[in-house]
Amino acid sequence: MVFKIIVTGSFNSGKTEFIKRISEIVPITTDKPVTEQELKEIKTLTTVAMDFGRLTVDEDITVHLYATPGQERFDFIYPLLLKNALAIIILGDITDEKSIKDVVKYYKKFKSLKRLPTVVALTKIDLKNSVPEDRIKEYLSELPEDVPILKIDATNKEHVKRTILTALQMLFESDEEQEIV
Ligand SMILES: Nc1nc2c(ncn2[C@@H]2O[C@H](COP(=O)(O)OP(=O)(O)OP(=O)(O)O)[C@@H](O)[C@H]2O)c(=O)[nH]1
Ligand SMILES: [Mg+2]
Repeated sequence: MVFKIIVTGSFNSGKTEFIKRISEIVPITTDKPVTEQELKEIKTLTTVAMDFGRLTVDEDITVHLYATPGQERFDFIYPLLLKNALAIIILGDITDEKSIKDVVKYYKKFKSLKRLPTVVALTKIDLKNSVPEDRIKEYLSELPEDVPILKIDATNKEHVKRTILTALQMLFESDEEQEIV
């Protein structure tokens, strides 16, 4: 069975990196030069449509990963990407307060479009300038308790895989609950 999972999160949170790192096919990316001056100072390329990658977990499970663009002017693509999606992974850059706050914004936005099992992963834990833990807790306090919050290095394949397996696990658990009901 193919599981479609969406990877979202703010500009520069590591979505493209996440997919590049895990995909067993050459990932399809749509990165183009950043046009806004203030964002250009952060990095030169940005995703304008989506990234796509594929991961075979075992003989029964294949994951198709789609990452959203990080800039708000591309929001129109979300409903298209969500079609047939089964879970959401929201990334936040642990070194960037706004990116962490945006995790809640993305959570609400996607919940309003479609209710899906959601996992949060804070990226860049390998860097030194993490936002202090108490502030992270405060910024993410609006998330429901059943949303796992992982801390990962998105350039590390094992970390990326662990995040995807957590999303699959949530998905299987939510299916079981529905069967009981
Ligand atoms: N050290 C480190 N670098 C990371 C990590 N995640 C992402 N990066 C780097 O951070 C930069 C931004 O990552 P991208 O994957 O382009 O971010 P994005 O979320 O796709 O950005 P947009 O598509 O513009 O929204 C790149 O240079 C990545 O290599 C991480 O966990 N650790
Ligand atoms: Mg990108």
